[in-house]
Amino acid sequence: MSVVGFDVGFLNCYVAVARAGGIETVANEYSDRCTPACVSFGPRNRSIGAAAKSQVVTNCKNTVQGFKRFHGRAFSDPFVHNLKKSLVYDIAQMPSGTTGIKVMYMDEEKVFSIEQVTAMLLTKLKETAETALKKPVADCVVSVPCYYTDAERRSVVDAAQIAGLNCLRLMNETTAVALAYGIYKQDLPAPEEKARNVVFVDLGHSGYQTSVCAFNKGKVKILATACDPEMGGRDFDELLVQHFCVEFGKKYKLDVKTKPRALVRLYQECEKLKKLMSANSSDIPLNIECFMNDVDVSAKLNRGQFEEMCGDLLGRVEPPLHSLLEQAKLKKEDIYAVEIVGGASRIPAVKERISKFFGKELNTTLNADEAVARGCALQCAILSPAFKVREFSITDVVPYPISLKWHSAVEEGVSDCEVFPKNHAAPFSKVLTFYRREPFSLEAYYNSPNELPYPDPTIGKMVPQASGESSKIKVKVRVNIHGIFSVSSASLVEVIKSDENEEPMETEQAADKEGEVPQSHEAKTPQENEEMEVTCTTTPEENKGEKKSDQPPQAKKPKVKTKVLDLPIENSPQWQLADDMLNLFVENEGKMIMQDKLEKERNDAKNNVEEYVYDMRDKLHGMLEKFVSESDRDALSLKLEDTENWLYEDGEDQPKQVYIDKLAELKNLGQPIQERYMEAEERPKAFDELGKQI
Ligand code: ATP
Ligand code: K
Ligand code: MG
Repeated sequence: MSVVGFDVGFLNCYVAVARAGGIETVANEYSDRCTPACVSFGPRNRSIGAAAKSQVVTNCKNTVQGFKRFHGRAFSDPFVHNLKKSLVYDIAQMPSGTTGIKVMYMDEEKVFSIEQVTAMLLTKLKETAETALKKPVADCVVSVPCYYTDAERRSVVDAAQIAGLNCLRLMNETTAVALAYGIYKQDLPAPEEKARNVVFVDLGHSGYQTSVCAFNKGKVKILATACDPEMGGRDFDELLVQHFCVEFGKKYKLDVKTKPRALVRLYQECEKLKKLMSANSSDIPLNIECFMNDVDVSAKLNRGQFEEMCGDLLGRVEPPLHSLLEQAKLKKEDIYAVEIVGGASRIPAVKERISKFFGKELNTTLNADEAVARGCALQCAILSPAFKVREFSITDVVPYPISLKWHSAVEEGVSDCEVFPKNHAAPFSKVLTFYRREPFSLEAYYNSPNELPYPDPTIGKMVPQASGESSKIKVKVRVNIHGIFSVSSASLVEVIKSDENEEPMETEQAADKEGEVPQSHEAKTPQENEEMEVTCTTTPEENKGEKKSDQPPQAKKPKVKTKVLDLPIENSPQWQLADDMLNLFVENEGKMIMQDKLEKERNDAKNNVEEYVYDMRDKLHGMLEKFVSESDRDALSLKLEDTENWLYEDGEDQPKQVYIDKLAELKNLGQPIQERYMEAEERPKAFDELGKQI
């Protein structure tokens, strides 16, 4: 049982774990708590994280970054098409129609699905957690942007599975931040008091997310979210890059865009420049040596000029904030605090805009980089039976309204109904009743395509397998803990014996698996008549708030016996990996992990030889000099020199065993000398010990 939270960012990833001392963000093998979202493919292995990032320039065609937003996207999606232009690596269509990444790996051209690539990154993050916890990791919580659609979420769940993780929850990034904020607060209003409303703003590298949350002691309810999925730190970088491309074109007659390597370097330098401008308002130089065509370039910029360039972008800070208040029906005065996180929230002009909008100072009590990962680890701790954490309940929201569509049994045509309006509480289940004699298809879709970051609002088709007699079929639809929509069960309700002629009305008794308490709150959609009843089940907190008078009078239970038969459902969600594909990817990830491990061992064996050569050469002319005859020393020296040359020639690329044998051969000669030295060292010490004892 592990308690781990992963913030899988567009640019930066963080890992937080729960240990006896509390929640802790842990460092990777480079002692860095930030792991770049980067995977690099080579002729013998993959490099992931920091090791991959260092190859962005040297191995640019096979080093992939910025892939977070390909999840759940068709290759034919105009969004993907647009991005393609700015990528240094190639993308390709997967057989299923989704987006894949084309690289050279092990000297072969390979196309990896986006789920596989994210799984590779997760493999690395998992290893970081395992090293910190000194045990295998499976249970975890993984972050996703709160604007992620069903398709994107399913794709990330698949990625976690490929990496051998058991993802207990896909957590909205802003919600993770809200949890990290609220769980330690001792002064939250009591449950019956007016809630404390806090706004959270996360400006990352690719996206801008905001939420407004209502806190009471022991709980948080997300009231609304508003986002601009196309605004983040990278858009500021982009403006800088475009600016310098023009400047270098004029000044040095360089067409930067024709050289991917130069372009990648320019992006790196512009990001650095942008960060420096956050701390300093005077002129800041940008110098790149041997930029392209052997030309060194230099330029400078200051914050004022930068802000002028970013006018349009900065204008996009306010609209989501406005939308938040409108959706939650709150005024600026109702907001207790505004907490900002995400790397790009450090840009002074961004902070100014947010602060001006709310008319208050911003709070930075949370760690801007680590809050998401910490919130995820906290959520994992809450979900883990093995860990004791303060009670804290989280009610999230459905980001886009979801409707169901089906063919009417009575009339020709299609009926539809919005089952989850925008900002409906989540996770949540509803039971719908249909009268059917044949399998029927339910199609779920997002009913307000304008709000979606997608051209295709389809969520998926589900076919409850009704058969035979006209019967009452109860279908349970739910938005689950990951924010994923599905038909979770369908059952046939057969009336066996009834004293009355009337169709009995039943109260829902099926308790939801997630522990939601069923509630007899019947909501009939007028146009559907008997076609559909909706029975809602709500979370316990919501029950308390519900006015009793809203509930229909409890009908006396008619004396009937009913038999409930579970019906199989054919779920065919959009873009989810088929089982056989998923299994294949799991297997392949295992093979690649093994290959990386073998390659690492081979490299380590090679390094051991190299290290021994350098170490012995120094010592033979130093501390070991007195313990070796001149002829033995010359022989060994010669051997060391030969080995060094060999390492750069024939020995550069050998199997692991060859290096192990080589080292053994050298040690055969070196060991006796070292032993003589040790003996001589130990002897006087032994006398000392003896002296002390006497
Ligand atoms: P996303 O949330 O979109 O998935 P992410 O989580 O990887 O992306 P963050 O790590 O929150 O993104 O932020 C990275 C961005 O923040 C980069 O664009 C980086 O340049 C920017 N950034 C970091 N520090 C500063 C700073 N001091 N000034 C300006 N920008 C900064
Ligand atoms: K991050
Ligand atoms: Mg982020």
